[in-house]
Amino acid sequence: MKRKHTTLIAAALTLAITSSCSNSNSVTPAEKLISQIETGIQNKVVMFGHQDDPVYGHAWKYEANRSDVLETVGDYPAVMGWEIGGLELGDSESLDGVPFDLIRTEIAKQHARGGINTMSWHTYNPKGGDSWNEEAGVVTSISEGGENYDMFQERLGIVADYISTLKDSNGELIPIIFRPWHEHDGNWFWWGNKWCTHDEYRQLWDMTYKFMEDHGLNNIVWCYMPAPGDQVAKTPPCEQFDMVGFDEYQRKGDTEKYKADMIEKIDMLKEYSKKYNKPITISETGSESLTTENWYTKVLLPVIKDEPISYVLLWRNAWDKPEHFYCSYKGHSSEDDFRKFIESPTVITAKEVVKYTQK
Ligand code: BMA
Repeated sequence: MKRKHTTLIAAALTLAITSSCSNSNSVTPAEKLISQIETGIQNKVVMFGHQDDPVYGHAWKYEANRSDVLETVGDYPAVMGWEIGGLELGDSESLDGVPFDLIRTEIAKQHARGGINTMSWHTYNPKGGDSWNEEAGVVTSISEGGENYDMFQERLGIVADYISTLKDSNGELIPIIFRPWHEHDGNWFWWGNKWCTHDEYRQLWDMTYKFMEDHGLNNIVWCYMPAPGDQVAKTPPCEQFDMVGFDEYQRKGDTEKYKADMIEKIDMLKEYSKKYNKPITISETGSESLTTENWYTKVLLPVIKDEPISYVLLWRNAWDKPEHFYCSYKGHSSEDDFRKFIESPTVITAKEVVKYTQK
């Protein structure tokens, strides 16, 4: 399915919101973005995304206007991912050391260049430690009546306040694809499968969703990560999520397993997409250190190119951990292959987003 140079955006943004469970008549920033993704992107192209792209990269940090992607392919990613873990504690920097003021500035810059922003939240454990400090009972402790309820309401308040400051130059709220409580099908976070019941998970989502709604935030596009089997019971009500996504990484050189898992998860998402009428994303992926030759064009591209995926986001290039990178950078042996991937008719970067999302 070649999409890039075919008919450009027949259906521009319409006032009708296509989500099957929306009953609102006015268009919010979130609804506008969902509509743009549904009518302009999905089934036409896949937006390329990268975590923390313009704030640091392989072996550099906080150098204005730098980006490993820009330096390799000549444009910024269509989607930029931001991590807000630590915000809820009142910290000034994310757990990956990025100042929240800088993230706010970069979100506005990305929006101004026509790109899209998404946020992950590796939420600190309210009982102590970080999000990987997994243990039972934390989810119930922050729900109504729990001993950490008040504390967590305050933490949600800090996050809500921050999201309410994400504005463009006209003072309008910038839409954010928010994907809290991610990877819940595993057990490595305190909200993971082993640590709360399906009902408790749904209540956690419900509380978070309603909190942001009650704070009048109409710029959040909620991205839920479905899981197969009995975990289907965790799915929030249709009106509480707008997109479905999954995270999947290649472990070591195991390309065959990665491809098989990707295909299986994409198929699962397509089922969800059909049932709930929600666009699809691969919200995190990559192969750490890029040790497989031509990984982009031989492994990732074949899996995504004929699928209705709105964006695929590669995880971060840590500035302080030389082996912790997922995206090519100038001088890395995968550079040419990455360029070919980006130049493929399927994949778009920041400059091209507007062409697909507006008339
Ligand atoms: C993980 C790693 C960590 C990072 C965390 C949150 O996958 O990249 O180094 O702190 O994500 O961004």
